[in-house]
Amino acid sequence: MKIEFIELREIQLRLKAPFETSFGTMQNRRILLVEVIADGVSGWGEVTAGETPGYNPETTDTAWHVISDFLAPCVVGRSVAEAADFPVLLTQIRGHEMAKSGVENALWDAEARLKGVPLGKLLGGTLDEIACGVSLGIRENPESLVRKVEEELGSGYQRIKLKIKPGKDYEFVRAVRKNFPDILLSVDANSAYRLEDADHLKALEEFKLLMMEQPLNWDDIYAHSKLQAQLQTAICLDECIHNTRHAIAALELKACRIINIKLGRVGGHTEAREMQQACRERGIPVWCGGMLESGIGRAHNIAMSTLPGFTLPGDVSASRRYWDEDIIEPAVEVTTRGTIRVPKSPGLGFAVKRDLIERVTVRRNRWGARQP
Ligand code: OSB
Ligand code: MG
Repeated sequence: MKIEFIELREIQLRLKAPFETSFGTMQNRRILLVEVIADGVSGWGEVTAGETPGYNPETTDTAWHVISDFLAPCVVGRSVAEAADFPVLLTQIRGHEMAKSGVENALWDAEARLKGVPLGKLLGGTLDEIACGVSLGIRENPESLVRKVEEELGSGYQRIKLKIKPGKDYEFVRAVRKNFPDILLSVDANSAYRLEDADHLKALEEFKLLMMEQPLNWDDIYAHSKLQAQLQTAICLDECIHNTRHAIAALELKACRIINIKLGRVGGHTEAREMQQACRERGIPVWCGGMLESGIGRAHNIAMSTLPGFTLPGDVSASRRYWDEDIIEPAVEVTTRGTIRVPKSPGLGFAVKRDLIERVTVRRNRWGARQP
């Protein structure tokens, strides 16, 4: 496959409602999309960086810089046998996983379209339908959170994840658990606690959580190993894990018993698949995390979630939870069983709404030539 053309663009989309986490509130999204043309076929990827470096060090603007000044010039005009060989082209660029992922995943979409197969199948996925959960932002009070949980359960979602931070944790989780004694319930702290808070976190164990996601520092696997030794509840790592070596280190240190895999955070489908495989060999469940993606990122998440290691419901949910109008069609829908049916058409399996994307584009860069 020859990488003939790359187009990077920034689009601006507004979430239907603000999403509050321990590191801040997101509503006006500045999303980078990448279109790659390889052997005359187009593929799309999304950069999942946030507007601020609150979740990880990357931002929309650092990704713009890294793709524009290093990544695209390095790969345009080059050839790879398959998308899985793409990371080898980028060994000179350290970190910046989200920037890399946007470009690599576009190439995976193009390869799947070239071969006429759904992306999930090309990755080695086996599921026709994936299990879905929701991630709920921090709310004003426990009552409004309980009402939101009820609404999401009514839509069929199989697992509820609550964002927590100091002062917005115990009472909120208690209220939800009291109203819904049997649901799969987890919490995500986005690094809001310290090892000294272990006793405080232990108090949450009475709520029989499926997992506690990233309670401690974003870069501290060791501290999580100290905490996991004191908890019955499984720790799930998110922010700490950027590649398969990190995942193996965390598992050998017993820093977690579950891993959240996000395509952006780990640098794309190739690394995500390898991490999934390493976890599977060790009997560790993984699930697909979300970054409030547009439909393009969401479609990539659906494809990845078909791999056999993804045995827990992901934060992959319906387009309508996020956007008045998504940039793909059909919109992603969730069945009353809390699943998404995996599309069967080639590539991402959704049509990209080019007209809408043009209307919301605020800047673009191009490399190479679009073949006629
Ligand atoms: O930690 O999983 C996270 C959103 C932005 C940044 C980090 C996280 C999240 C979510 C939202 O939990 C998941 C989604 O619905 O896309
Ligand atoms: Mg998380």
